[in-house]
Amino acid sequence: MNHKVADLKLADAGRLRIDWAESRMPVLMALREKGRKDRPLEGMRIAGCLHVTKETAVLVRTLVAAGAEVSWSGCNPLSTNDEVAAALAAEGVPIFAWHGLSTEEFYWCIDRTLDFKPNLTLDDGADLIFTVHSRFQHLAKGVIGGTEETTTGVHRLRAMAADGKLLYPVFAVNDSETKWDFDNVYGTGQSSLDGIIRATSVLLAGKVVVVGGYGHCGRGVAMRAAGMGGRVVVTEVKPTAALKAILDGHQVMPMDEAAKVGDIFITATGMKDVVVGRHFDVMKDGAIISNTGHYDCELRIPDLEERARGKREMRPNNEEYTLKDGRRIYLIGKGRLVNLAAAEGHPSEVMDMSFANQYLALCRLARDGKNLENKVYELPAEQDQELGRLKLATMGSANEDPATET
Ligand code: RBV
Repeated sequence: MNHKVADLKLADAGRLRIDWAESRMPVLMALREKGRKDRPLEGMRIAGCLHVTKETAVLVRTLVAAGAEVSWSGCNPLSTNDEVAAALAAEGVPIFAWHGLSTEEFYWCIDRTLDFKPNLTLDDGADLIFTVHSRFQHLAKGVIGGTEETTTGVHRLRAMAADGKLLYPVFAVNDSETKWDFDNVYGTGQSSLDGIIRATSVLLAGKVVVVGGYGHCGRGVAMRAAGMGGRVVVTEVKPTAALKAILDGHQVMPMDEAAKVGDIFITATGMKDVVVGRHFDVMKDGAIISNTGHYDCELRIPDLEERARGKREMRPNNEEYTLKDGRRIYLIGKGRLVNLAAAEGHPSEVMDMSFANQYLALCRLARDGKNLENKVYELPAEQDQELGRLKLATMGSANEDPATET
């Protein structure tokens, strides 16, 4: 068996979703057409561990067109789109992913993607690379290099590199300007609210929206929530980030205060225990809580469970907890990243640039990864400008004014 998905009969529906995403991802599609001729990934065996979405499928098809063999797993138990997974399996991609798998199954899926002894790895959150470094160290010798999609993963890898524990070079795709200044801001901003709205259908206008953390993701969420008429409160421990939030027009206060006034909470810190028991104790009846950070540790859900006298699923991805004093708190997407658990992740247009960076990083590793050290590398700044130019051109707004050229 070279795949395990929820239901192969969903493949036709998945294909439609992927075709739709392709129509919104012109930069990656242009790279695919070039790659089909030049075959820069010939001989590469790429193990990927990244949300199985329609956009990821466009990336997978692009890697295959460029000559790579791939093997895939999801990087979060609730982010796999079963229709897309079925479509990829039907296209012959070894894929091990289904929505709602257990932690044990999650690692089983990652392990399967290592069966073909990859020579490149692609991560979102670093779980695959950690698996190689812990339980499959013997495979590391054969790996030319890896890529990492997200902030949390890059933090984990930089810590590993600092300890001298990294066994092959990794490109921090996240740190490219055409990734984190777009995906993290506009992608997270729109898709997180999309998840909350799909799960609740609430009116944002007039609501107090508490955004935990004012990094790129928090900034995007705050900006879009304000745009929908929400009254944004930011919680932030880093002084300069708190200052930015204030200058962007938001209120800033500690979570201990924000907990009392918030209607909707969205954490985006990358830290654990941002909303905990003492916050649940003072929240308003009807408060909606969610997280958009990579891991589900930002809301301490066991504290909520402990305080609840009852729980029911109101609608998909929306669980009502009734506390002992009668107040109700609504948990969205089990505290897992709300944009992927309760919606479809970032819109295709923004993933177009993120995944163009992924593709180019893998091509770079295939070409000269052997000459790199076991460090975390950034992609060259020229690549950002080139991708920016390409993206502008596909949007019909090529920056052609000679006065703006240097
Ligand atoms: N992300 N992928 C999607 N639609 O495929 N949406 C979000 C998608 C990625 C995003 O790049 C972010 O860095 C990461 O998910 C967090 O796990």
